[in-house]
Amino acid sequence: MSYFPDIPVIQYEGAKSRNPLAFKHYNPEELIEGRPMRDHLRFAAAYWHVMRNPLADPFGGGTAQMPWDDGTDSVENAQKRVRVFFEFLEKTGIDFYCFHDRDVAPELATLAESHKALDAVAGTLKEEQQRTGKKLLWGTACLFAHPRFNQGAATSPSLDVFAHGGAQVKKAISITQELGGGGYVFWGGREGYSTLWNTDMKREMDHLAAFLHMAVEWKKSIGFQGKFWIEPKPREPSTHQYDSDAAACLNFLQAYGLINEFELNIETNHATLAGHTMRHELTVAADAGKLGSIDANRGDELIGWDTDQFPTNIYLALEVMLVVLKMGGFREGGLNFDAKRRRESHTPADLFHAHIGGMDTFARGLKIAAAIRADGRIEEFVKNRYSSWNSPLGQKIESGKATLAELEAHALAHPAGIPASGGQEYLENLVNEFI
Ligand code: XLS
Ligand code: NI
Ligand code: NI
Repeated sequence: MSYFPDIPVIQYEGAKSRNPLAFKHYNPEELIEGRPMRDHLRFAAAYWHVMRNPLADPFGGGTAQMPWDDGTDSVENAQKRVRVFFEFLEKTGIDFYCFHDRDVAPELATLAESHKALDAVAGTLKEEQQRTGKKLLWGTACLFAHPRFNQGAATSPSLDVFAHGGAQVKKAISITQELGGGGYVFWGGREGYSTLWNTDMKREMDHLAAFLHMAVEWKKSIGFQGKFWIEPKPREPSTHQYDSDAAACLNFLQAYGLINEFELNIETNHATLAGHTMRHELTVAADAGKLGSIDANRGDELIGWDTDQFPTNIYLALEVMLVVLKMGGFREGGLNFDAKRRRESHTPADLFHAHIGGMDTFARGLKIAAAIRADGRIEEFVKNRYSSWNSPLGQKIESGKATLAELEAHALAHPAGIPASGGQEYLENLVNEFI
């Protein structure tokens, strides 16, 4: 039985193809820098967007056609969705997926019943993974949708809510382990505040750290081998979110003794909401040795919220892949399409167009990034730009052994001239040679 009877298994047909249901650039086995594309890109589909997003916006209800879904909270309906989803993964050739506990299984009247429903659906997920060879990239718990979480979970003023969040995380980590997930993501949906008039910020941050310490303890006690990833986002739905950007997260982890237990999951649209470029956020994470995984989407330059659009910008994709290649590729992480169709694109076929586009965009980004690296001119330019630091004094400064008196002696003997051109336009032109 097929839920997408009109959609074939998507094949690579090459750049000249005009078939909208084919890859023009994503050729999974093609070697780039000696490694198959699929292993570089490690694409994942987001269960919440593919299966559960009705495509509502602030002014109107959902439009998405989901003929397979009976709209009930039954476990059977949830299990049916799993089968639909895996057919989708098979047809798109996406190797991984990500989920929240409450996307895959219903939230029922009590926590115990919800746990039970999650176990039942996890059984179906496992069966489908075994049948298809698809893998779980990461799991997470939804600690932001239910009204009880309206003032956060780990930073809620209510102890009962905090405890409920902890119970969900405990269960979700265990399910992620059972399904062989490479990682577990903490996105603090409402871990922040709406107004400081009612907020004890210090206490809330302390609680968040205590929550994460308990999660680490649980992870260790069950022997979960996957990674823990924090996903920064500055706001929305909160006015201010504590995990506001990569630097803030790293500082928080450092301050609370958690730095060795966590890496980051960086999302494009969150980077731009934080007033940074995606490349900036990725570079901050990668330079700290903490770039675990990526939520590959994009925002809209004209709309100021997390529009979670599918990535179609080749320039952006090549910047992302340059950082990923430079760090030696993903280990447990990958490129998760945390993206949804526009409300106007409501047919099941649109799901395929959206993902095919995202995959082809990143395939091109990967090929271009590899070509830029092979060419080497940009790298060479950057290296030369810092060449004065290769001097004995430069080395002394970089190893932390120089003094201001030495700088003064140097400055007196070598009056500082104007540095060489930064060459921005020259370099931007070089990049465009490869596109
Ligand atoms: C929302 C986040 C969310 C996380 C998972 O903006 O991107 O989808 O990725 O909780
Ligand atoms: Ni997001
Ligand atoms: Ni995300």
